[in-house]
Amino acid sequence: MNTIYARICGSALALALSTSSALADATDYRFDLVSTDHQVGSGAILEVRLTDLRTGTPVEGAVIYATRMDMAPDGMATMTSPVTAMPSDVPGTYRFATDLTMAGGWRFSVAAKVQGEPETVSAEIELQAEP
Ligand SMILES: [Cu+2]
Repeated sequence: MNTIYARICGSALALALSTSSALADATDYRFDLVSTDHQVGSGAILEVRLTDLRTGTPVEGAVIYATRMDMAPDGMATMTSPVTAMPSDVPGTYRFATDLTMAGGWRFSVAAKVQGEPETVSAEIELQAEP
């Protein structure tokens, strides 16, 4: 099981609260971290699942266009690491490779375009790099 550190970006929630529309919006989607083993080192794999909360189904074919890894959870927001999208065999699951160059708390910022959803879906996911 994924215990953890995943949380949804507060700004996305605030944006949704400011709208009164009953239409689908970005809060109908959630990113969850599904990879659990994050060791310090190069080539670490992050795996996230994108779910449509209205149906509980995985969202395929989202275009991930912004990703950032930094150590903001440990007070090092300027310490970043490149993120590379990787192929995934599992529908609704998106994989990325990054270099966890230091043990401690990392933040993975991700934004996506979902088919039929005008709003950007974004999340900030925290994880621990184990020594
Ligand atoms: Cu650091």
